[in-house]
Amino acid sequence: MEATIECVQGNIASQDDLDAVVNAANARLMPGSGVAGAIHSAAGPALAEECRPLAPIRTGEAVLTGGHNLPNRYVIHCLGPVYGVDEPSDKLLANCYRNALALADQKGLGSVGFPAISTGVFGYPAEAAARVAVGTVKQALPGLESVKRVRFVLFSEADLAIYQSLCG
Ligand code: AR6
Repeated sequence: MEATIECVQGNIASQDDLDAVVNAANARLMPGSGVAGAIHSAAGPALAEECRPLAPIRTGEAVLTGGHNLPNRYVIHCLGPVYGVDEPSDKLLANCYRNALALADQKGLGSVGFPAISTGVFGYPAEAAARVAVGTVKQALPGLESVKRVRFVLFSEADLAIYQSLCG
């Protein structure tokens, strides 16, 4: 089966038809603002409990937990680079997408949703981050066994337009 890439505008914590969603985490894997806030508040406090022994994680690393009260079976937590601080930022951001997909594939998952990692609090410019995200996913997908559907979930209409132009 051919793998597909979808782009939607929405909330990463409300994607009820995906096996896993990716969290734009902090190193301590604790609740934060933005994506991490939305995921932890939808999942409930048991997610932070499960995360505690897995922290801290390194920039570009991905770790997997259960989804708890989220509609998804799993959450894959990635620590993106802080733009202008963690270098080389493009390689570190690509590692997030590659490592998250590799974890999903090892678990035999079919579908994964990604937010625009690093483009909020961490300050990565939206278009440059989108090029890394879409390029890395397009490169990785053909080599995966089980992951057949990747969805980019963008908060703003402007971000959705960037991803649509790169995915089309
Ligand atoms: N669903 C989808 N996208 C969202 C959502 C949502 N519910 N909320 C925000 N975005 P950010 P980062 C967009 O800041 O830059 C946290 O506090 C947002 O508009 O969540 O990797 C953590 O604890 C932006 O485009 O992640 C870390 O400390 C993108 O998602 C730090 O912030 C990412 O924004 C991580 O910063």
